[in-house]
Amino acid sequence: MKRALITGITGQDGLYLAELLAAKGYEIFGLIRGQDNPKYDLVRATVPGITLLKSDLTDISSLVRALNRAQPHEVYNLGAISFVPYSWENPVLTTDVTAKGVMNLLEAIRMWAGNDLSRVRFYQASSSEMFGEVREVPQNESTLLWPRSPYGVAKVFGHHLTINYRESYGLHASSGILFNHESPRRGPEFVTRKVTQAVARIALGQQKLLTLGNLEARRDWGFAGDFVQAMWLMLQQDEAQDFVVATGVAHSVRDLLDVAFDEVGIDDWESHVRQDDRYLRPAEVHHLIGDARKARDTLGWQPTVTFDELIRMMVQADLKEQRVLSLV
Ligand code: G4F
Repeated sequence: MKRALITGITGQDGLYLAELLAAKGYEIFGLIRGQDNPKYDLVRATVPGITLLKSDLTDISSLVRALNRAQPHEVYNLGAISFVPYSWENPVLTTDVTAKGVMNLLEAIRMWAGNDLSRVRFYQASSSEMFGEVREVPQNESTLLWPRSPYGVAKVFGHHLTINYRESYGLHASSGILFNHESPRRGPEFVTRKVTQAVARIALGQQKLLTLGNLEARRDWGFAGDFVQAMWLMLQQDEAQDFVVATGVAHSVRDLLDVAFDEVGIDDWESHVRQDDRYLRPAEVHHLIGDARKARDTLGWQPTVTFDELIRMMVQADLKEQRVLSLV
């Protein structure tokens, strides 16, 4: 039986990946932070049989202990401080977790695996935020990185370190440059879920206004359930490499509003939406769109859910959730 260790198990991607690996018969170990993590029960309920180990990306000794316990064949580093605006408020913590955490985990792997690094494969969750002020359109694996936030800078560090450990030590280490990926499990601080949750509440008469930042920003939004497939496929290749994972189609926040409000039968969303400069970022990433040809050709990976289907799925999930919440 293959064993996988996942950091960031409580997040959207951690849950989808754990479900995927469980369906493939893996024994799964998830690293969970803190004394009384409120997501402990959610993870146990979503992935029955998972072993949760107390560990923290900022504490290398806890990582070595977790590796010793799990003896993993595959390590997926999905743990990060991932909300971009937060990274301006807490740049030091973001660097400690999102950048230095990768160093801690890679060094912990070397300490645990000793001379036999071939026993383990490593996946690093890199991000399209690394492209920032984009140097070419669409972005591929060779596009120059120009990050625009402390988060993006931290991800660049983790990305290059992953490549460096592959080149220095021969570790099977792959970096997935994932464009925005969403689902009903997305946190409500991210724009897709913020919109779909508010649209559901507006449709049910529980909320009147939705306040947003930059409506012109464009993103290549895909479905998180599709994207975790690509992570797994990367670790099944003979050769470790880096891959852009994206749908190749970009939409604006306005397009997102069009689809989400349409799903509840509202066409005149302008009267429900306010733009507020409070939500603008010190440096914006205006337009991301990925070229995932390498993932398609090498991994055989393709997205299965369109932007329209994704947003409608999220609105429906939020309607369901809000109806249940209104009964309690
Ligand atoms: O949903 P977002 O907060 O996602 P962002 O910043 O693109 O980052 C996400 O995707 C990255 C992959 O490229 C990940 F690495 C990262 O961890 C995260 O998952 O914002 C998307 C866009 C931005 O341009 C933002 O300015 O939406 C714009 N936006 C407009 N109004 C808003 C809002 N974003 C948020 N969060 N809230 C708003 O009210």
